[in-house]
Amino acid sequence: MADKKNKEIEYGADQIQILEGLEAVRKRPGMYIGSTSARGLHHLVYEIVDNAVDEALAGFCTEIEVTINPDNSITVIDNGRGIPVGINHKAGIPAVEVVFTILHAGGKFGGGGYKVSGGLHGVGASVVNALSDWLSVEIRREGKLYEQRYERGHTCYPLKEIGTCGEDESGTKVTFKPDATIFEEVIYDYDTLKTRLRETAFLTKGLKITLIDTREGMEQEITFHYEGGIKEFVEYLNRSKEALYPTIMYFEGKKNNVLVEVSMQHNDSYNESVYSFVNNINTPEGGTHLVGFRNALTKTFNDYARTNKLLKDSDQNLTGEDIREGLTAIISVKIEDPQFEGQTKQKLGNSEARGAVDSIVSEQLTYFLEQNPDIAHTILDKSILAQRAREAARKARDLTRRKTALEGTSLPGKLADCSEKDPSKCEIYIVEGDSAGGSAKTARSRATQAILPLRGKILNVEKARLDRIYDNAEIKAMITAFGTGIHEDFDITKLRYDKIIIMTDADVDGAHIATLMLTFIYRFMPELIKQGHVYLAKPPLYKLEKNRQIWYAYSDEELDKILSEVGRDTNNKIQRYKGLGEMDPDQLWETTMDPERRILLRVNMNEEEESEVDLTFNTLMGDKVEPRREFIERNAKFVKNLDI
Ligand code: 0R9
Repeated sequence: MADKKNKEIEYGADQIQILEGLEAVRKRPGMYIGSTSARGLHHLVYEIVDNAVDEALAGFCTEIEVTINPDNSITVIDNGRGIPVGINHKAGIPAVEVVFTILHAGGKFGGGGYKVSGGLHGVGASVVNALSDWLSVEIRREGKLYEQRYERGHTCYPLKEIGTCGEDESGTKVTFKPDATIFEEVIYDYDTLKTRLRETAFLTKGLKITLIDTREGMEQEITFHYEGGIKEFVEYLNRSKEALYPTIMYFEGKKNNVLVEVSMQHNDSYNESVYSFVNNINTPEGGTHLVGFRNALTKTFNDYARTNKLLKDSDQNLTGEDIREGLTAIISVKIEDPQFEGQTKQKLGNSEARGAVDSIVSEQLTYFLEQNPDIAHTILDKSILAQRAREAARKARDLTRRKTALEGTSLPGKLADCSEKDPSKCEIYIVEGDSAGGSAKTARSRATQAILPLRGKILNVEKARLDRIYDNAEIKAMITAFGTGIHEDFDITKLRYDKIIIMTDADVDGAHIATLMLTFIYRFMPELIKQGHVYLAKPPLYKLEKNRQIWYAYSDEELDKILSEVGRDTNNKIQRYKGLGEMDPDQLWETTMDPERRILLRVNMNEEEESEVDLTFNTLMGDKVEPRREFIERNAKFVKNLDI
């Protein structure tokens, strides 16, 4: 176990157990960091950064710097107190070595306080060490500079004092190189780290976080520093939307030993964008803190509306959903011993968080509404409209349900369904236009492939309320065909097809239609995307014919490759496809629908980045032109093969 480099350290039973602990991490990394894909790889950075953030939350660190080095190793530097270097008596080694070599040591040895570590994979520095080819730590503390290095979790030599530093200088620097034999690929994505670090900076008011990419040709850096904290987070999330009022509400307080911070502002959209965090960890499944927030909101607004006669006695109460229409909010709680529940351990279970958030928000929101009657009225006007639209939508939905009951399975007329009844074997192609729809109906494999042609552009759901959405024929056709229902009625077990495949022309219009469909699915049935049921078909861009032989190319690069293989000469007949309609059914089958030969792109969504996804859809499909133009300018360089 202890290799030659470790011979200077005397290993007792405890240390042997330590190394066995880290071996377990290497044997089953997925158990500790979720996966060994890009997600797990990036998780290593968050683990180390989170330790530095803990030091900031304790009030000792103001700056964190994260560098992607040319070899895809990562350096994280903080200006905190420096990890303690004294011997830990229980383990018989310096505290810093305990942090990096004992599984789950961080919390136990770090003392009390609110720890970022402890969330979904809040596994600590030792797991990063175990999964790294090598890791080195440098500590500046009390005028001295210390260093230690580990390889695949094994200590290379005892902690060394390698120099001095200024008396007023202190901090920790960790550099690690993820083990290429463990991870699928060791290449860091700047944008993924950027999104997460921006979020961390919003959640830790005043903390300055810099990300630097030093890889050749990719050199860039960005600094996040928000004195306004989550208030600025809401401002950022609403930047591509039209705010209903200028103020961003901010409530904070401490109760039952739970530190609560909430910020919120309504916009004129119809979507709710509420994100909750516990000790800076995103809780996409919510939990007690979110329940407390929702209770407080519903109760306080209804009380205000009744007291101020905005609702008649005979009126029904506004529902939470009515009040949260167009709401962007951040709920951030800090709690000493968070309990995470649910299948994915992303849901807060502590009951004291419910009461704390409920009472702090109720009290401060009541006061805010009394002080700001104009804002109160603006929000309630919108909520009352939402209530009416919801009522109209319910009637439309009941009507559809009644029809279904009378007429049996009333699948949309345009749907050419498949004969197979087992959904896991079925797929549905949503096809742009009647003519391509016709070809697809002829081309398909009738047993397992259903075709739903849609005429023209579907409604932009980003700009429509539920009642209009229920009124739209194309959207109704999709809802009925999928079988799952939408919103609170959504039930994935009723999904009639394992794969929902969006097939549009490879041009600007096609891309727009695909985006409209994705917006609809994302807003009303996000689980379909989260669970990997949604795909984009990729039709070929070119057909090359030479001496009666045919090749299809799906990109310019592929066409180039084929041409260099078959020779570039005058016998080549190259056709650039403008749309699906130009292919006959046989060609459509061969190139885009045959499960053996087609290319499908699965649409996926990282739940950890949900607020970014929300923002992207709103930027692309919402009202504001300027953020959309900026988005397009920023991303134009990534666009390929659009026939503009
Ligand atoms: C660059 C990444 N930074 C870190 O990993 C980091 C951990 C850490 C830390 C403390 C201070 N800065 C840190 N940076 C610290 C110091 C003291 C008490 N608690 C924490 C102190 O000076 O008294 N530590 C995190 C865990 C531990 N230190 C230890 F105490 F368990 F060793």
